[in-house]
Amino acid sequence: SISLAGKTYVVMGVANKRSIAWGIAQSLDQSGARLIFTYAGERFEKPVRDLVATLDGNHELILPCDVTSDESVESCFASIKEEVGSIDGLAHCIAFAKTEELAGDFSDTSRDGFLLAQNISSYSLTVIAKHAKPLMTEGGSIVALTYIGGERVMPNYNVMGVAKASLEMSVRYLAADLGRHGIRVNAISSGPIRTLSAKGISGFNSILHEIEEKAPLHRNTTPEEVGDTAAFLFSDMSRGITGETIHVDSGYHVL
Ligand code: 0WD
Repeated sequence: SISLAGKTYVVMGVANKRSIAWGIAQSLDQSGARLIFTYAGERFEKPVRDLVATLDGNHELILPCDVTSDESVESCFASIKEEVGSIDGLAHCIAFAKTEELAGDFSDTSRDGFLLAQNISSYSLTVIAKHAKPLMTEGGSIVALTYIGGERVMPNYNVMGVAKASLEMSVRYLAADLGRHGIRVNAISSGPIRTLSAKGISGFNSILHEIEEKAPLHRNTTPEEVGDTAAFLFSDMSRGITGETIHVDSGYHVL
C-alpha cells in the first residue's frame, strides 16, 4: 500500500463498521497515517471509539462535529488545531436525506427536505473546507464521496441526486479556490454499497443486482476499494489531480 507515514488526516462520517468512511480509515491506517475521527452526534461516540480501538495505529483524537452547526464545525477544527497543529487532508463521508424523499416522485420533494439534503450533504463540504484550510499549512487533499445519481437520474435517489450534483460542483469551485494554497479537492463516485445510509434508498437490492449483471467488472464495489482510492488521492502520487471525480464503481458509469 501507499505510505502516508507522518501524515495526519481527518475522517468524517464513520457511523459503523459498514460505513465507507470506515473503509477509508482502514486503508489510511494501513498506510501508517495518523487519523482524527469526527462523529455526528453523541449516539455515535461509543461505537466510533470502539471501532477506532481495533485499528493498528493509535488514533486518540475523536471529536463531535455536527455539520449543520457552524459553531460545531468551528469548535471541532479549533480542537484539532490545538491538539495537532496542522493536517494533511480530510475525508468528507457525510450525507443525509429524509427517507420519504428517497422514494416516489421527485416532484413531491418538500422544501424542507430539499434544503436539509443540500445542507448536510453538500454545503457541509464548503464550511468544512473553510475551517480546514488554515490547518493545511503544507498544502493538503480533501476527498468527498458522491454517487452517479448526481450525474444521471437513478431510481429513487431523487433529492440526494440533486444534492450530489451540487456537491460535485462544489468540489470544482473549491479546487479552483484552494489550489493556490496547495490544497487539492476531489470526489470519489462510489458504486452502491450496503451501509446504514443505503438502507434508506428504496429498491437498493435491485441496484446492487444490476451492477453485478451489467457493470464491466461484474461485481459490486467494496469500501476497501474506495479506501485505497482515497489513500491514492491523499498521497503525492495524485499530486497533479484536482477538481476531479473518480468513479470507483466497477466501471458502471461507462454504460
Ligand atoms: O451506496 C452507498 N452507500 C454510497 C454512499 C454510494 C456512493 C456514495 N455514498 C456516499 C454517501 O452519500 C455519503 O456521502 O458516501 C458517504 C458515506 O455514506 P455511507 O458510508 O453510505 O453511510 P453511513 O455509514 O450511514 O454514514 C453516513 C454518515 C452518518 O451516519 P448517520 O447514521 O448519522 O446518517 O453521515 C454522517 C453520519 O455519521 N452524518 C453527519 N455528520 C455530521 N453532521 C450528519 C451531520 N449533521 N448527518 C449525517
